[in-house]
Amino acid sequence: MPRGQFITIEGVEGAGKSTCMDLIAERIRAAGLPLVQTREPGGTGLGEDLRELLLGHRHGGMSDDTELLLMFAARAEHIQRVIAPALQRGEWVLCDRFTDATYAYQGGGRGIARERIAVLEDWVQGGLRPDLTLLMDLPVAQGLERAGRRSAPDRFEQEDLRFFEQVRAAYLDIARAEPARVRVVDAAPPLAEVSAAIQAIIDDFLARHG
Ligand code: T5A
Repeated sequence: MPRGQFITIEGVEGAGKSTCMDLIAERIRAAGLPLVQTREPGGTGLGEDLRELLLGHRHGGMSDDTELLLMFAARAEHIQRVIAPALQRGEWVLCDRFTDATYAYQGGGRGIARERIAVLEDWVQGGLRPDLTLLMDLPVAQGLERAGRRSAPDRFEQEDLRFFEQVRAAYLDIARAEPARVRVVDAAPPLAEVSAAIQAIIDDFLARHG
């Protein structure tokens, strides 16, 4: 049984990741492929509890290192209990955010050195990396405005514009460094246009791996 494919979707707040997850999932299932749809932080019972701690306001003064370690604690659980078993069964996995978010938010946003994150990445993931990542990119102010219309700000959404500019820049650096894995989608246009761009990327990927 060949290993399934691992697809992640990334971007700043309000880029439209959650909205586009269903479209991608539909496309993959329509090709007759079994799919696990999940998210980070989260994806397991423990992971969802950690998500509450990370996104909620109970621990506003959480240290940057604690935030980083909790992200990877949730990820360890997620990989061992959900992602790796599904891939081994030959199923595809579609995940709303993964380790690129750690490089972007804890690295770019908080300023934690890349090398320190890489140590945890190797430890927790071994050789596991996404096969395809869609990076939904748009001006930060536009994304925050969309996210603000949808719900009250979580602990990350309270950060200032400069923080999110650094997050966006870190994401774009990853895309430049790994063009074969990371496909950048312009998320600024209306949804129909964004959906068409995503559909084209997924159809191309399915043609090569489905
Ligand atoms: N985090 C996560 C880290 O710091 N490190 C890590 O390692 C990980 C894994 C997770 C938070 O945790 C941080 C990053 C995050 O701050 P989250 O809920 O996964 O939180 O991420 P958010 O970015 O907060 O998710 P959002 O739900 O806010 O954004 P989405 O999913 O990108 O946007 P979506 O789809 O909900 O859309 C937002 C609104 O915009 C509209 C939608 O209808 C919706 O109302 N919309 C559009 N409107 C017009 N045109 C379009 N093209 C539109 N697309 C969407």
